[in-house]
Amino acid sequence: MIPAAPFEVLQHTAKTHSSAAHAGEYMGEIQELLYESLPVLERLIEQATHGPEPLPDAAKQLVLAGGKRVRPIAALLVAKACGGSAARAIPLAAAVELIHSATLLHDDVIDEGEERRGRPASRMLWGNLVSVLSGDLLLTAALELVQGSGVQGAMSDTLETMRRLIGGEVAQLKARGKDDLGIEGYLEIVRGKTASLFANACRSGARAANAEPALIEALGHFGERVGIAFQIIDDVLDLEGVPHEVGKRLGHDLAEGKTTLPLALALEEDSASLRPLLITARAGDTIAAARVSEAPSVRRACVKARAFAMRETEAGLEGLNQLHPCRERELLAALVRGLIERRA
Ligand code: GRG
Repeated sequence: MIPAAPFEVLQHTAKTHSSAAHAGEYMGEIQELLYESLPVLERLIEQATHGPEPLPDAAKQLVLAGGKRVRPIAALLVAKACGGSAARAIPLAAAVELIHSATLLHDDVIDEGEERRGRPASRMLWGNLVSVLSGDLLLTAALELVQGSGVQGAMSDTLETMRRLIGGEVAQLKARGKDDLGIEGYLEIVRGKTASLFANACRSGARAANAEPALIEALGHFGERVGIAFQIIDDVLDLEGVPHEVGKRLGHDLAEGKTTLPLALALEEDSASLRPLLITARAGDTIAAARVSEAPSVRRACVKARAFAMRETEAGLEGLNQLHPCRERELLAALVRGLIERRA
């Protein structure tokens, strides 16, 4: 049985993106292509939650709540596109999702997040200490899977990726409340906290297929640029959601003092009227937060940020084009376009 939740999320994502002529169809095809691998992937993810009570409950609260599974799906498709079997890439694909899950558990503690994947964050039910330890549990399971995979270069790649993730998060903490971060400062954070794991997922798929070093690097480039684009869209959605979907998204980035790309671009254009509003919003004023997100300069900045994300995606697709033409390559391209064009 293929688990429904991740695909429902992705199929919804595909249906909500405007330009795909065959919205949602490619997800069905990806599901068919990976029909043997995906149940095994889910089993490995579930097994990773086994540990001393109450850690499994806290870990399952997150990992069994769905999530799009974008990173492991990318790893499996890349493995097949490189001429390998998806089966050999499954442990690495699971490890990528587990590392992602661990970062979410830790991140919700750092940012005092209350909701994740439409459910209460683990920390809201089990507290911060259990949430951190359940993240550690998943991280340990991820490293075991990488070690057990026997794939050359995978362990050192994973360790380096974890360093980059931590570096990105630290850079973000240092930048809290800074309005003068600029585009380069923002990109430095995003390369660490998000792009690094997308790049690792794609390299992992290529490594599992014993691809040549140049191809591994090209696919890492694809993952890196698409990861940047993915984070930009995540940030745009956080801002766009404030007035329209109160209760679902409440401008978390604003409240946490994060200067994201759309905000950095808006500040470049209209710092005088935006800065005072931003200060009030950061102090927890939700009306000010709604006014920030509705400001014309912010609306224009969101459009510019989406265009920026699209350019990153196109630059990433050049790396993907180093692969021989095949259906998996086309599906990878469709998947990332769908994610970047999503509106919810
Ligand atoms: C545990 C190695 C380690 C590092 C800790 C906390 C931390 C350092 C890093 C945080 C990184 C972070 C939370 C980045 C955000 C990435 C992001 C865009 C998350 C949302 O990803 P989706 O949309 O989520 O794929 P789903 O729920 O679909 O899986």
